[in-house]
Amino acid sequence: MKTKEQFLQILSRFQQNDTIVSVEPFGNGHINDTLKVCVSGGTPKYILQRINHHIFTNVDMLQDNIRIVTEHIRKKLEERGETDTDRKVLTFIPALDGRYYYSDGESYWRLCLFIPRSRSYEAVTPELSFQAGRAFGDFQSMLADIPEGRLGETIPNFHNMEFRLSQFQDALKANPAGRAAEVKDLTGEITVRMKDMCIQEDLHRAGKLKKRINHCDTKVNNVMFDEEGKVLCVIDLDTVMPGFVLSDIGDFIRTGANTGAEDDENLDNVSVDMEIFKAYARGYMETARSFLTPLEISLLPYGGRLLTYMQTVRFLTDYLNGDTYYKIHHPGHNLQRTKAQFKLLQSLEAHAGEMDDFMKKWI
Ligand code: ADP
Ligand code: GN1
Ligand code: MG
Repeated sequence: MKTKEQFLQILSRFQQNDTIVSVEPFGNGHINDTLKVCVSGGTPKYILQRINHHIFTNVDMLQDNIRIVTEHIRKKLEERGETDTDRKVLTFIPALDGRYYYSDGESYWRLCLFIPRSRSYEAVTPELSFQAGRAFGDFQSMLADIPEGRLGETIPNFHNMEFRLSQFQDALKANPAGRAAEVKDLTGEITVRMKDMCIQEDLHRAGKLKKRINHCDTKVNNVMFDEEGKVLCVIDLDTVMPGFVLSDIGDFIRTGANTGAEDDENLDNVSVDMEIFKAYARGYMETARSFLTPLEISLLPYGGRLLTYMQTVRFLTDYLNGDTYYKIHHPGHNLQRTKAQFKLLQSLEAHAGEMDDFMKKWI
């Protein structure tokens, strides 16, 4: 952790002249470090983030994508006549050299405005879920006219299931932490589902599924709500990139429609909350229906299973690799996360028919 003086030094490299009174850790993401910056009177004014450049290796591409996306959304909001746009899209502050990040030689930093009178949630109600569904569908629809090739893949093959499985198999084979034997049962569960979970890549090769720009991290805590529970905006834009459409319903079901925690120690807590799923689907269909194909709509419940399976595979891969990717809070954390995600997957499988039935009215 840096000293206040060091943070002030970093902040002085951005185009701002505020009197900073405090810089404190904020949020609980697994990848970047987020800090809340307060100015005189203790008012939060900025969010300072240290970009994890080991994961986002092309920081220029990353910040370019984010600039394109936020400018595009701001334009759309203005065209719609929306007011209060600084709370409805993130505003990044350029560094002194005009770039949207500053490198101190060791780390990469970016600065954006703190959204006043906003909050995120770790757990949602059906109403918040409905609002989030609308917000993510709207986000995808606002970005639908960005020309192909304009945004880069900030993490290549990020939600490509075939790629994630090949990383898993490499980790199993290399077994660098000597943990492969211990996870034999989970490996078996992953293996039997492999073929079934690569439908999107197959359909894409067959020309039946196109790529779209997705958020790719549609966690509940990446939606900012106002004091009345209305959505302000979608944040955490590092992974906005072209990919397969199921990402943006799938990851919400995985995180929002779980009665337990992502890493719940007590697996009895973990199951799918059908009310949250239904509310999200209703909200999402309100804003995304106009661009989704019937095939995509029919696959939306599968998206929940797919993203939960993908996260099971990714946590287990990191466990096998000796915990090199996700921040962990205790030894065995990635294994605990894997087990909780797998339990959620089983619950989603048990409810697949019910979820498919619910979607029928839109197909
Ligand atoms: P991470 O990649 O670590 O998840 P996020 O960008 O999602 O980082 O930020 C973590 C948390 O910080 C969010 O869940 C949200 O509560 C809060 N946050 C992030 N950006 C802002 C902002 N501009 N204004 C207010 N709160 C924010
Ligand atoms: C990471 O930054 P955060 O915690 O929202 C990860 C997501 C995973 C998630 C699992 C760049 O997201 O893909 O779904 O952890 N982000 C990256 O909790 O790998
Ligand atoms: Mg986040």
